[in-house]
Amino acid sequence: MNAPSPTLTTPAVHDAIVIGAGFSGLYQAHRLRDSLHLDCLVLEAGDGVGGTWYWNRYPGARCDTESNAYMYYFSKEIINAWEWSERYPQQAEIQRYLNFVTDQLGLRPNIQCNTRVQSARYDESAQRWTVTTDTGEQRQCTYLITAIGCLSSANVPDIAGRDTFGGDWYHTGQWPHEGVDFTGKRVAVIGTGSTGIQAIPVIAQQAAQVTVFQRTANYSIPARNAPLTNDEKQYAKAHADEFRHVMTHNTNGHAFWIDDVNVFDVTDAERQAKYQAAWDRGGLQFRATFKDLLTSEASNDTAAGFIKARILDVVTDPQKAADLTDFDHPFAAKRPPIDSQYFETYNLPHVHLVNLRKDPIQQITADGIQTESALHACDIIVFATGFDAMTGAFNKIEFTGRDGRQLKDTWHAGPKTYLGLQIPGFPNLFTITGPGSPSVLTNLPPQIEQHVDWITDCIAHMRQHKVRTIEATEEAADTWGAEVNRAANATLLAGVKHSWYLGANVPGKPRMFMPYAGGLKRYRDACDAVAADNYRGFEMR
Ligand code: N01
Repeated sequence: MNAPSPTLTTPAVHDAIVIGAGFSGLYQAHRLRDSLHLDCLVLEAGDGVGGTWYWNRYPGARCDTESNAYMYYFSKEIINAWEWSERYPQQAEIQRYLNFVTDQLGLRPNIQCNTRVQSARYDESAQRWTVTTDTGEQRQCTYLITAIGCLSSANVPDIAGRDTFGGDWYHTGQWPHEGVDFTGKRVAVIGTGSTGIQAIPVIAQQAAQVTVFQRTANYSIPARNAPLTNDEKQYAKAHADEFRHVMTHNTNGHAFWIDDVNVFDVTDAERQAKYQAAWDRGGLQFRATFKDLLTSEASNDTAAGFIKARILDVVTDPQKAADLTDFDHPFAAKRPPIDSQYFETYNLPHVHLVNLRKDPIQQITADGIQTESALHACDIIVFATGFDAMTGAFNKIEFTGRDGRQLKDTWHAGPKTYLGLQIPGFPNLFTITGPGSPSVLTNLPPQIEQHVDWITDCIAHMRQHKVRTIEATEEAADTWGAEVNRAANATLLAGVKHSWYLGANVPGKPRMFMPYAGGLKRYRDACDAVAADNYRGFEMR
Protein backbone atom coordinates (compact mmCIF):
# COMPACT_ATOMS: atom_id res chain seq x y z
CA MET A 1 0.00 0.00 0.00
CA ASN A 2 1.30 3.44 -0.81
CA ALA A 3 1.43 5.97 1.95
CA PRO A 4 -0.67 9.08 1.50
CA SER A 5 2.00 11.75 1.46
CA PRO A 6 1.82 14.30 4.22
CA THR A 7 0.48 17.36 2.47
CA LEU A 8 -0.03 20.92 3.54
CA THR A 9 -3.68 20.11 4.09
CA THR A 10 -2.73 17.51 6.72
CA PRO A 11 -2.80 19.27 10.06
CA ALA A 12 0.36 19.01 12.12
CA VAL A 13 -1.70 18.78 15.29
CA HIS A 14 -4.03 15.81 15.75
CA ASP A 15 -6.41 14.79 18.47
CA ALA A 16 -4.82 11.36 18.49
CA ILE A 17 -1.85 9.52 17.02
CA VAL A 18 -1.83 5.74 16.99
CA ILE A 19 1.52 3.99 16.47
CA GLY A 20 1.11 0.81 14.43
CA ALA A 21 -1.46 -0.49 11.93
CA GLY A 22 -2.00 -4.07 13.07
CA PHE A 23 -5.12 -5.48 14.72
CA SER A 24 -4.84 -2.91 17.55
CA GLY A 25 -4.09 0.21 15.56
CA LEU A 26 -6.80 -0.35 12.96
CA TYR A 27 -9.58 -0.88 15.48
CA GLN A 28 -8.36 2.01 17.65
CA ALA A 29 -8.36 4.39 14.67
CA HIS A 30 -11.87 3.27 13.74
CA ARG A 31 -13.20 3.86 17.25
CA LEU A 32 -11.58 7.26 17.71
CA ARG A 33 -12.56 8.50 14.27
CA ASP A 34 -16.01 6.96 13.91
CA SER A 35 -17.29 6.83 17.51
CA LEU A 36 -15.68 9.97 18.94
CA HIS A 37 -15.22 11.91 15.68
CA LEU A 38 -11.61 12.69 16.54
CA ASP A 39 -8.90 13.56 14.08
CA CYS A 40 -6.76 10.45 14.29
CA LEU A 41 -3.59 9.54 12.42
CA VAL A 42 -2.00 6.09 12.36
CA LEU A 43 1.76 5.98 11.78
CA GLU A 44 3.01 2.62 10.49
CA ALA A 45 6.62 1.57 9.83
CA GLY A 46 5.70 -1.04 7.21
CA ASP A 47 4.62 -0.46 3.65
CA GLY A 48 1.14 -1.78 4.47
CA VAL A 49 -1.19 -2.69 7.28
CA GLY A 50 -0.98 -5.97 9.19
CA GLY A 51 1.48 -5.47 12.06
CA THR A 52 2.77 -8.89 13.15
CA TRP A 53 1.27 -10.39 10.01
CA TYR A 54 2.99 -7.87 7.78
CA TRP A 55 6.45 -8.81 9.11
CA ASN A 56 6.19 -12.51 9.98
CA ARG A 57 6.23 -14.11 6.52
CA TYR A 58 8.48 -17.05 7.34
CA PRO A 59 7.69 -20.43 5.73
CA GLY A 60 4.68 -22.03 7.42
CA ALA A 61 3.62 -18.80 9.18
CA ARG A 62 0.12 -19.47 10.37
CA CYS A 63 -1.93 -18.49 13.37
CA ASP A 64 -2.23 -21.02 16.20
CA THR A 65 -5.66 -19.64 17.06
CA GLU A 66 -8.55 -21.03 15.06
CA SER A 67 -9.60 -18.62 12.35
CA ASN A 68 -13.10 -18.06 13.68
CA ALA A 69 -11.62 -16.74 16.91
CA TYR A 70 -8.78 -14.82 15.28
CA MET A 71 -10.83 -11.92 14.00
CA TYR A 72 -12.68 -8.84 15.07
CA TYR A 73 -16.11 -9.35 16.58
CA PHE A 74 -17.18 -5.70 16.89
CA SER A 75 -18.99 -5.60 13.55
CA LYS A 76 -21.61 -8.08 12.36
CA GLU A 77 -21.22 -6.64 8.88
CA ILE A 78 -17.53 -7.53 8.78
CA ILE A 79 -18.15 -10.95 10.34
CA ASN A 80 -20.70 -11.73 7.66
CA ALA A 81 -18.71 -10.32 4.77
CA TRP A 82 -15.50 -12.26 5.44
CA GLU A 83 -14.86 -15.97 4.96
CA TRP A 84 -11.87 -17.89 6.29
CA SER A 85 -10.67 -20.81 4.21
CA GLU A 86 -8.90 -23.01 6.77
CA ARG A 87 -9.17 -24.02 10.42
CA TYR A 88 -6.03 -21.94 11.12
CA PRO A 89 -5.41 -18.92 8.89
CA GLN A 90 -2.12 -18.52 7.05
CA GLN A 91 -0.13 -15.30 7.28
CA ALA A 92 -1.16 -14.17 3.78
CA GLU A 93 -4.85 -14.75 4.53
CA ILE A 94 -4.68 -12.76 7.79
CA GLN A 95 -3.01 -9.94 5.95
CA ARG A 96 -5.75 -10.03 3.30
CA TYR A 97 -8.29 -9.94 6.12
CA LEU A 98 -6.71 -6.87 7.73
CA ASN A 99 -6.56 -5.11 4.36
CA PHE A 100 -10.21 -6.01 3.82
CA VAL A 101 -11.16 -4.53 7.21
CA THR A 102 -9.12 -1.41 6.43
CA ASP A 103 -11.11 -0.92 3.23
CA GLN A 104 -14.47 -1.80 4.78
CA LEU A 105 -13.90 0.88 7.41
CA GLY A 106 -12.39 3.33 4.93
CA LEU A 107 -9.32 3.76 7.12
CA ARG A 108 -6.63 4.28 4.48
CA PRO A 109 -6.77 8.10 4.54
CA ASN A 110 -5.96 7.92 8.25
CA ILE A 111 -2.91 5.69 7.85
CA GLN A 112 0.54 6.92 6.94
CA CYS A 113 2.80 3.98 6.04
CA ASN A 114 6.59 3.83 5.68
CA THR A 115 6.87 5.99 8.76
CA ARG A 116 8.70 4.75 11.82
CA VAL A 117 8.19 6.68 15.04
CA GLN A 118 11.54 7.44 16.60
CA SER A 119 10.60 9.52 19.60
CA ALA A 120 7.65 10.92 21.48
CA ARG A 121 8.01 13.76 23.94
CA TYR A 122 5.35 15.15 26.28
CA ASP A 123 5.09 18.92 26.50
CA GLU A 124 3.51 19.68 29.86
CA SER A 125 2.62 23.30 29.14
CA ALA A 126 0.87 22.49 25.86
CA GLN A 127 -0.46 19.20 27.28
CA ARG A 128 0.48 17.53 24.04
CA TRP A 129 2.76 14.84 22.71
CA THR A 130 5.23 15.63 19.93
CA VAL A 131 6.02 12.63 17.79
CA THR A 132 9.13 12.59 15.59
CA THR A 133 9.45 10.08 12.77
CA ASP A 134 12.38 8.66 10.80
CA THR A 135 11.50 11.02 7.96
CA GLY A 136 12.22 13.94 10.30
CA GLU A 137 8.57 14.88 10.34
CA GLN A 138 7.01 16.12 13.60
CA ARG A 139 3.39 15.85 14.57
CA GLN A 140 1.55 16.68 17.75
CA CYS A 141 -1.40 15.10 19.47
CA THR A 142 -3.42 15.17 22.65
CA TYR A 143 -3.69 11.40 22.99
CA LEU A 144 -0.87 9.06 22.02
CA ILE A 145 -1.70 5.39 21.72
CA THR A 146 0.80 2.60 21.18
CA ALA A 147 -0.40 -0.31 19.06
CA ILE A 148 3.10 -1.63 18.56
CA GLY A 149 2.54 -5.31 19.35
CA CYS A 150 3.94 -7.54 22.07
CA LEU A 151 6.17 -9.64 19.81
CA SER A 152 7.48 -7.23 17.23
CA SER A 153 11.08 -6.57 18.23
CA ALA A 154 13.20 -9.39 16.78
CA ASN A 155 15.69 -11.11 19.08
CA VAL A 156 18.74 -12.02 16.98
CA PRO A 157 21.24 -13.59 19.38
CA ASP A 158 24.65 -12.02 19.32
CA ILE A 159 26.53 -15.27 18.73
CA ALA A 160 30.28 -14.83 18.27
CA GLY A 161 31.24 -14.71 14.59
CA ARG A 162 27.71 -14.11 13.32
CA ASP A 163 28.83 -11.40 10.96
CA THR A 164 31.57 -13.59 9.47
CA PHE A 165 29.04 -16.12 8.16
CA GLY A 166 29.57 -16.62 4.42
CA GLY A 167 25.98 -17.55 3.61
CA ASP A 168 22.69 -15.72 4.19
CA TRP A 169 20.90 -15.44 7.50
CA TYR A 170 17.36 -14.38 8.33
CA HIS A 171 15.24 -13.79 11.41
CA THR A 172 11.73 -15.21 11.06
CA GLY A 173 10.16 -11.96 12.23
CA GLN A 174 11.90 -9.91 9.55
CA TRP A 175 11.40 -12.26 6.64
CA PRO A 176 12.13 -10.96 3.11
CA HIS A 177 8.91 -10.23 1.25
CA GLU A 178 10.18 -11.97 -1.87
CA GLY A 179 10.68 -15.20 0.12
CA VAL A 180 13.77 -17.40 0.42
CA ASP A 181 14.56 -20.26 -1.96
CA PHE A 182 15.89 -23.21 0.04
CA THR A 183 16.23 -25.52 -2.97
CA GLY A 184 19.44 -27.53 -2.74
CA LYS A 185 20.56 -25.60 0.35
CA ARG A 186 21.91 -26.78 3.68
CA VAL A 187 19.83 -24.88 6.23
CA ALA A 188 20.48 -24.38 9.94
CA VAL A 189 17.48 -23.43 12.07
CA ILE A 190 18.15 -22.08 15.55
CA GLY A 191 15.13 -22.17 17.85
CA THR A 192 12.23 -24.52 18.48
CA GLY A 193 9.50 -22.20 19.78
CA SER A 194 6.11 -21.81 18.05
CA THR A 195 7.80 -20.24 15.04
CA GLY A 196 10.59 -22.79 14.55
CA ILE A 197 8.09 -25.60 14.98
CA GLN A 198 5.92 -24.14 12.22
CA ALA A 199 8.83 -23.36 9.89
CA ILE A 200 11.01 -26.49 10.18
CA PRO A 201 8.64 -28.96 8.41
CA VAL A 202 8.05 -26.50 5.56
CA ILE A 203 11.75 -25.69 5.10
CA ALA A 204 12.53 -29.43 5.17
CA GLN A 205 10.22 -29.97 2.18
CA GLN A 206 12.52 -27.83 0.03
CA ALA A 207 16.02 -27.85 1.50
CA ALA A 208 18.72 -30.44 0.77
CA GLN A 209 19.58 -30.63 4.46
CA VAL A 210 18.14 -29.14 7.64
CA THR A 211 19.98 -29.02 10.97
CA VAL A 212 17.88 -27.89 13.91
CA PHE A 213 19.64 -26.38 16.93
CA GLN A 214 17.42 -26.97 19.96
CA ARG A 215 18.17 -25.31 23.28
CA THR A 216 14.97 -26.28 25.11
CA ALA A 217 12.90 -29.32 24.21
CA ASN A 218 9.37 -28.15 23.49
CA TYR A 219 5.97 -29.76 23.81
CA SER A 220 3.79 -29.51 20.76
CA ILE A 221 0.25 -30.62 19.97
CA PRO A 222 -0.83 -31.52 16.43
CA ALA A 223 -2.74 -28.61 14.87
CA ARG A 224 -4.77 -30.85 12.52
CA ASN A 225 -5.31 -28.00 10.12
CA ALA A 226 -7.84 -28.54 7.32
CA PRO A 227 -9.98 -26.49 4.95
CA LEU A 228 -13.19 -25.30 6.60
CA THR A 229 -16.33 -26.93 5.25
CA ASN A 230 -19.31 -24.82 4.21
CA ASP A 231 -21.19 -26.09 7.26
CA GLU A 232 -18.37 -24.96 9.56
CA LYS A 233 -18.25 -21.53 7.91
CA GLN A 234 -22.00 -21.08 8.22
CA TYR A 235 -22.04 -22.35 11.80
CA ALA A 236 -19.43 -19.77 12.87
CA LYS A 237 -21.44 -16.92 11.35
CA ALA A 238 -24.75 -18.14 12.75
CA HIS A 239 -23.24 -18.54 16.23
CA ALA A 240 -21.08 -15.41 16.24
CA ASP A 241 -22.69 -14.12 19.45
CA GLU A 242 -21.95 -17.37 21.26
CA PHE A 243 -18.35 -17.39 20.01
CA ARG A 244 -17.89 -13.84 21.21
CA HIS A 245 -19.45 -14.60 24.57
CA VAL A 246 -17.08 -17.51 25.19
CA MET A 247 -14.03 -15.56 24.01
CA THR A 248 -14.77 -12.65 26.32
CA HIS A 249 -15.79 -14.64 29.38
CA ASN A 250 -13.06 -17.25 29.69
CA THR A 251 -9.46 -16.83 30.80
CA ASN A 252 -7.66 -17.06 27.48
CA GLY A 253 -9.78 -15.36 24.81
CA HIS A 254 -10.19 -18.51 22.76
CA ALA A 255 -13.57 -19.81 21.62
CA PHE A 256 -13.59 -22.75 24.01
CA TRP A 257 -14.16 -23.21 27.74
CA ILE A 258 -11.60 -24.73 30.05
CA ASP A 259 -12.94 -27.98 31.50
CA ASP A 260 -14.16 -27.60 35.08
CA VAL A 261 -12.75 -30.98 36.14
CA ASN A 262 -9.39 -31.49 37.87
CA VAL A 263 -6.94 -34.12 36.63
CA PHE A 264 -7.30 -36.39 39.66
CA ASP A 265 -11.10 -36.12 39.76
CA VAL A 266 -11.27 -38.79 37.06
CA THR A 267 -9.90 -42.33 36.74
CA ASP A 268 -6.67 -43.06 34.85
CA ALA A 269 -8.65 -44.52 31.97
CA GLU A 270 -10.98 -41.50 31.77
CA ARG A 271 -7.99 -39.16 31.86
CA GLN A 272 -6.23 -40.99 29.04
CA ALA A 273 -9.44 -40.93 27.00
CA LYS A 274 -9.82 -37.18 27.51
CA TYR A 275 -6.20 -36.53 26.52
CA GLN A 276 -6.53 -38.79 23.49
CA ALA A 277 -9.72 -37.04 22.34
CA ALA A 278 -8.01 -33.62 22.71
CA TRP A 279 -4.93 -34.92 20.88
CA ASP A 280 -7.06 -36.25 18.03
CA ARG A 281 -8.98 -32.99 17.80
CA GLY A 282 -5.69 -31.03 17.84
CA GLY A 283 -4.92 -27.44 18.68
CA LEU A 284 -4.41 -25.26 21.74
CA GLN A 285 -7.61 -26.65 23.24
CA PHE A 286 -5.48 -29.50 24.60
CA ARG A 287 -4.55 -27.09 27.40
CA ALA A 288 -8.22 -26.86 28.36
CA THR A 289 -8.63 -30.59 29.01
CA PHE A 290 -8.49 -30.10 32.80
CA LYS A 291 -8.92 -27.12 35.08
CA ASP A 292 -5.70 -27.52 37.08
CA LEU A 293 -3.11 -28.17 34.36
CA LEU A 294 -1.42 -24.83 34.96
CA THR A 295 -1.72 -24.76 38.72
CA SER A 296 -0.72 -28.25 39.89
CA GLU A 297 2.61 -29.85 39.03
CA ALA A 298 1.32 -33.35 39.67
CA SER A 299 -1.62 -32.74 37.35
CA ASN A 300 0.61 -31.18 34.73
CA ASP A 301 2.91 -34.22 34.85
CA THR A 302 0.09 -36.39 33.53
CA ALA A 303 -0.34 -34.19 30.44
CA ALA A 304 3.42 -33.96 29.94
CA GLY A 305 3.69 -37.75 30.15
CA PHE A 306 0.91 -38.21 27.62
CA ILE A 307 2.53 -35.83 25.13
CA LYS A 308 5.94 -37.41 25.61
CA ALA A 309 4.51 -40.84 24.85
CA ARG A 310 2.90 -39.59 21.63
CA ILE A 311 6.18 -38.02 20.46
CA LEU A 312 8.01 -41.28 21.22
CA ASP A 313 5.36 -43.08 19.12
CA VAL A 314 6.34 -40.91 16.14
CA VAL A 315 10.10 -40.30 16.21
CA THR A 316 12.00 -43.42 15.14
CA ASP A 317 15.60 -42.40 15.92
CA PRO A 318 16.09 -43.09 19.66
CA GLN A 319 18.61 -40.26 20.17
CA LYS A 320 16.43 -37.69 18.42
CA ALA A 321 13.40 -38.96 20.36
CA ALA A 322 15.28 -38.61 23.66
CA ASP A 323 16.50 -35.09 22.84
CA LEU A 324 13.08 -33.95 21.64
CA THR A 325 11.42 -35.09 24.87
CA ASP A 326 14.09 -33.97 27.33
CA PHE A 327 11.63 -31.45 28.84
CA ASP A 328 12.74 -29.13 31.63
CA HIS A 329 9.49 -27.28 32.29
CA PRO A 330 5.82 -28.14 32.76
CA PHE A 331 3.57 -28.40 29.70
CA ALA A 332 2.18 -24.95 28.68
CA ALA A 333 4.23 -23.11 31.31
CA LYS A 334 5.93 -21.64 28.26
CA ARG A 335 3.68 -20.85 25.30
CA PRO A 336 2.81 -24.29 23.83
CA PRO A 337 3.19 -24.55 20.06
CA ILE A 338 0.92 -26.54 17.78
CA ASP A 339 2.33 -28.17 14.70
CA SER A 340 1.82 -29.81 11.34
CA GLN A 341 4.12 -32.84 10.99
CA TYR A 342 6.82 -31.36 13.23
CA PHE A 343 7.96 -34.55 14.96
CA GLU A 344 7.40 -36.59 11.77
CA THR A 345 9.92 -34.31 10.03
CA TYR A 346 12.73 -35.72 12.21
CA ASN A 347 12.21 -39.11 10.53
CA LEU A 348 13.40 -37.66 7.22
CA PRO A 349 17.01 -38.66 6.51
CA HIS A 350 18.11 -35.10 5.66
CA VAL A 351 16.84 -33.58 8.96
CA HIS A 352 19.28 -33.51 11.86
CA LEU A 353 18.97 -32.35 15.46
CA VAL A 354 21.64 -30.79 17.66
CA ASN A 355 20.87 -30.69 21.37
CA LEU A 356 22.51 -27.45 22.53
CA ARG A 357 22.19 -28.45 26.17
CA LYS A 358 24.75 -31.19 25.49
CA ASP A 359 26.64 -29.58 22.65
CA PRO A 360 26.46 -25.77 22.90
CA ILE A 361 27.19 -23.34 20.06
CA GLN A 362 30.72 -21.95 20.31
CA GLN A 363 30.63 -19.61 17.36
CA ILE A 364 29.42 -18.99 13.85
CA THR A 365 32.14 -19.27 11.22
CA ALA A 366 32.22 -18.47 7.52
CA ASP A 367 31.10 -22.03 6.83
CA GLY A 368 28.46 -22.69 9.42
CA ILE A 369 27.77 -23.24 13.09
CA GLN A 370 30.55 -24.56 15.31
CA THR A 371 29.35 -26.43 18.36
CA GLU A 372 31.63 -27.99 20.95
CA SER A 373 31.72 -31.28 19.07
CA ALA A 374 31.49 -30.37 15.36
CA LEU A 375 31.25 -27.78 12.62
CA HIS A 376 27.76 -27.93 11.08
CA ALA A 377 28.30 -26.55 7.60
CA CYS A 378 25.36 -24.66 6.13
CA ASP A 379 24.39 -22.17 3.42
CA ILE A 380 21.55 -20.43 5.25
CA ILE A 381 20.90 -19.77 8.94
CA VAL A 382 17.32 -19.16 10.07
CA PHE A 383 17.06 -17.51 13.47
CA ALA A 384 13.70 -18.62 14.88
CA THR A 385 14.87 -17.11 18.14
CA GLY A 386 11.83 -15.10 19.12
CA PHE A 387 11.41 -11.55 20.32
CA ASP A 388 12.40 -8.99 22.89
CA ALA A 389 8.84 -9.45 24.06
CA MET A 390 6.45 -6.82 25.40
CA THR A 391 9.01 -4.10 26.16
CA GLY A 392 11.32 -4.40 23.11
CA ALA A 393 9.09 -2.34 20.84
CA PHE A 394 8.78 0.38 23.52
CA ASN A 395 12.55 0.57 23.89
CA LYS A 396 12.93 1.27 20.18
CA ILE A 397 11.06 4.56 20.62
CA GLU A 398 12.46 7.26 22.85
CA PHE A 399 9.51 8.14 25.08
CA THR A 400 9.99 11.24 27.23
CA GLY A 401 7.20 11.92 29.70
CA ARG A 402 6.48 14.53 32.31
CA ASP A 403 9.52 16.34 33.80
CA GLY A 404 11.75 14.92 31.08
CA ARG A 405 11.59 11.37 32.42
CA GLN A 406 12.65 8.65 30.00
CA LEU A 407 10.62 5.47 29.71
CA LYS A 408 13.84 3.43 29.54
CA ASP A 409 14.87 4.79 32.95
CA THR A 410 11.40 4.40 34.42
CA TRP A 411 11.43 0.74 33.34
CA HIS A 412 15.08 0.01 34.14
CA ALA A 413 14.05 -2.65 36.69
CA GLY A 414 11.20 -3.93 34.55
CA PRO A 415 7.97 -2.50 33.14
CA LYS A 416 5.65 -0.73 35.54
CA THR A 417 2.13 0.04 34.37
CA TYR A 418 -1.37 0.44 35.68
CA LEU A 419 -3.55 -2.30 34.15
CA GLY A 420 -1.08 -2.50 31.25
CA LEU A 421 -2.87 0.58 29.94
CA GLN A 422 -0.92 3.53 31.30
CA ILE A 423 2.44 4.42 32.82
CA PRO A 424 2.87 6.90 35.70
CA GLY A 425 4.66 10.02 34.47
CA PHE A 426 3.38 9.63 30.90
CA PRO A 427 0.04 11.48 30.72
CA ASN A 428 -2.39 10.67 27.91
CA LEU A 429 -0.18 7.82 26.68
CA PHE A 430 -2.23 4.62 26.34
CA THR A 431 -0.60 1.26 25.69
CA ILE A 432 -2.74 -1.35 23.91
CA THR A 433 -1.82 -4.83 25.22
CA GLY A 434 1.01 -3.29 27.24
CA PRO A 435 3.01 -5.18 29.86
CA GLY A 436 0.80 -5.97 32.83
CA SER A 437 -2.20 -6.82 30.64
CA PRO A 438 -3.16 -10.42 29.70
CA SER A 439 -1.78 -9.83 26.16
CA VAL A 440 0.42 -12.76 25.11
CA LEU A 441 -1.33 -15.16 27.49
CA THR A 442 -4.55 -14.76 25.52
CA ASN A 443 -5.84 -14.96 22.01
CA LEU A 444 -5.10 -11.36 21.11
CA PRO A 445 -8.06 -10.02 19.06
CA PRO A 446 -10.59 -10.13 21.94
CA GLN A 447 -8.02 -8.65 24.33
CA ILE A 448 -7.34 -5.90 21.78
CA GLU A 449 -11.04 -5.13 21.37
CA GLN A 450 -11.39 -4.87 25.16
CA HIS A 451 -8.40 -2.52 25.44
CA VAL A 452 -9.46 -0.32 22.54
CA ASP A 453 -13.03 -0.07 23.86
CA TRP A 454 -11.76 0.84 27.34
CA ILE A 455 -9.40 3.51 25.97
CA THR A 456 -12.12 4.93 23.73
CA ASP A 457 -14.61 5.10 26.61
CA CYS A 458 -11.96 6.73 28.78
CA ILE A 459 -11.22 9.43 26.20
CA ALA A 460 -14.97 9.97 25.68
CA HIS A 461 -15.34 10.41 29.45
CA MET A 462 -12.47 12.92 29.49
CA ARG A 463 -13.99 14.98 26.71
CA GLN A 464 -17.43 14.89 28.24
CA HIS A 465 -16.04 16.12 31.58
CA LYS A 466 -13.65 18.60 29.98
CA VAL A 467 -10.62 16.79 31.37
CA ARG A 468 -7.39 17.47 29.44
CA THR A 469 -5.08 14.84 30.88
CA ILE A 470 -5.16 11.45 32.53
CA GLU A 471 -2.23 9.82 34.26
CA ALA A 472 -1.88 6.63 36.30
CA THR A 473 -0.64 7.21 39.85
CA GLU A 474 2.51 5.50 41.15
CA GLU A 475 0.47 3.87 43.93
CA ALA A 476 -2.05 2.40 41.50
CA ALA A 477 0.77 1.04 39.31
CA ASP A 478 2.49 -0.50 42.36
CA THR A 479 -0.73 -2.13 43.49
CA TRP A 480 -1.36 -3.49 40.01
CA GLY A 481 2.24 -4.75 39.77
CA ALA A 482 1.65 -6.72 42.98
CA GLU A 483 -1.50 -8.21 41.44
CA VAL A 484 0.43 -9.18 38.29
CA ASN A 485 2.97 -10.97 40.50
CA ARG A 486 0.30 -12.64 42.58
CA ALA A 487 -1.50 -13.92 39.49
CA ALA A 488 1.73 -15.27 37.96
CA ASN A 489 2.78 -16.98 41.19
CA ALA A 490 -0.57 -18.74 41.39
CA THR A 491 0.38 -20.63 38.21
CA LEU A 492 3.27 -22.83 37.09
CA LEU A 493 4.29 -20.13 34.58
CA ALA A 494 6.29 -18.01 37.00
CA GLY A 495 8.47 -20.97 37.92
CA VAL A 496 10.05 -21.29 34.47
CA LYS A 497 13.07 -19.09 34.93
CA HIS A 498 14.26 -19.18 31.29
CA SER A 499 10.95 -18.07 29.80
CA TRP A 500 10.49 -14.98 27.64
CA TYR A 501 7.43 -14.16 29.77
CA LEU A 502 10.11 -13.06 32.29
CA GLY A 503 12.41 -11.52 29.71
CA ALA A 504 14.97 -14.29 30.20
CA ASN A 505 15.65 -14.77 26.48
CA VAL A 506 17.30 -11.36 26.08
CA PRO A 507 20.70 -10.94 27.79
CA GLY A 508 20.66 -8.06 30.29
CA LYS A 509 16.87 -7.67 30.29
CA PRO A 510 15.44 -7.30 33.81
CA ARG A 511 13.64 -10.44 34.98
CA MET A 512 10.01 -9.70 35.68
CA PHE A 513 6.88 -11.66 34.79
CA MET A 514 5.34 -9.23 32.29
CA PRO A 515 1.86 -10.39 31.21
CA TYR A 516 -1.15 -10.63 33.55
CA ALA A 517 -1.91 -14.29 34.23
CA GLY A 518 -5.21 -13.77 36.04
CA GLY A 519 -7.28 -14.33 32.91
CA LEU A 520 -9.11 -12.09 30.49
CA LYS A 521 -12.48 -12.14 32.27
CA ARG A 522 -11.04 -11.21 35.66
CA TYR A 523 -8.89 -8.56 33.98
CA ARG A 524 -11.82 -7.02 32.12
CA ASP A 525 -13.82 -6.90 35.34
CA ALA A 526 -10.89 -5.09 37.01
CA CYS A 527 -10.71 -2.51 34.18
CA ASP A 528 -14.48 -1.99 34.22
CA ALA A 529 -14.50 -1.55 38.00
CA VAL A 530 -11.76 1.10 37.76
CA ALA A 531 -13.74 3.01 35.11
CA ALA A 532 -17.00 2.70 37.06
CA ASP A 533 -15.23 4.06 40.15
CA ASN A 534 -14.49 7.32 38.36
CA TYR A 535 -11.20 6.00 36.95
CA ARG A 536 -9.79 5.02 40.32
CA GLY A 537 -5.99 5.14 40.36
CA PHE A 538 -5.78 7.76 37.61
CA GLU A 539 -5.36 11.47 38.10
CA MET A 540 -7.48 13.54 35.75
CA ARG A 541 -6.79 17.21 35.26
O1 N01 B 1 9.96 -17.45 19.84
P1 N01 B 1 10.26 -18.21 21.22
P2 N01 B 1 8.92 -17.84 18.68
N1 N01 B 1 20.62 -19.92 21.12
O2 N01 B 1 10.94 -17.20 22.07
C1 N01 B 1 15.57 -20.37 21.07
C2 N01 B 1 4.03 -16.09 19.02
N2 N01 B 1 3.76 -16.84 17.84
O3 N01 B 1 9.09 -16.86 17.59
O4 N01 B 1 13.43 -21.92 24.81
C3 N01 B 1 19.85 -20.97 20.88
O5 N01 B 1 9.06 -18.89 21.74
C4 N01 B 1 14.69 -20.52 22.27
O6 N01 B 1 15.26 -21.42 23.18
P3 N01 B 1 14.82 -21.33 24.75
C5 N01 B 1 3.72 -16.96 20.23
O7 N01 B 1 3.17 -16.20 21.27
C6 N01 B 1 2.48 -16.90 17.52
O8 N01 B 1 8.98 -19.24 18.36
O9 N01 B 1 14.82 -19.87 25.10
N3 N01 B 1 18.51 -20.95 20.90
C7 N01 B 1 13.42 -21.06 21.60
O10 N01 B 1 13.52 -22.41 21.28
C8 N01 B 1 5.06 -17.44 20.58
O11 N01 B 1 5.19 -17.92 21.87
C9 N01 B 1 2.10 -17.59 16.45
O12 N01 B 1 15.84 -22.12 25.44
C10 N01 B 1 17.94 -19.79 21.18
C11 N01 B 1 13.38 -20.24 20.31
O13 N01 B 1 14.72 -19.86 20.04
C12 N01 B 1 5.87 -16.21 20.28
O14 N01 B 1 5.36 -15.72 19.08
C13 N01 B 1 3.03 -18.27 15.66
C14 N01 B 1 18.68 -18.63 21.44
C15 N01 B 1 12.57 -19.00 20.44
O15 N01 B 1 11.27 -19.33 20.79
C16 N01 B 1 7.33 -16.40 20.11
O16 N01 B 1 7.55 -17.59 19.36
C17 N01 B 1 4.35 -18.18 16.00
C18 N01 B 1 20.08 -18.74 21.40
N4 N01 B 1 20.86 -17.68 21.67
C19 N01 B 1 4.71 -17.46 17.09
N5 N01 B 1 17.82 -17.61 21.68
C20 N01 B 1 0.64 -17.58 16.21
O17 N01 B 1 0.11 -18.52 15.84
C21 N01 B 1 16.59 -18.14 21.57
N6 N01 B 1 16.65 -19.44 21.27
C22 N01 B 1 -0.18 -16.39 16.54
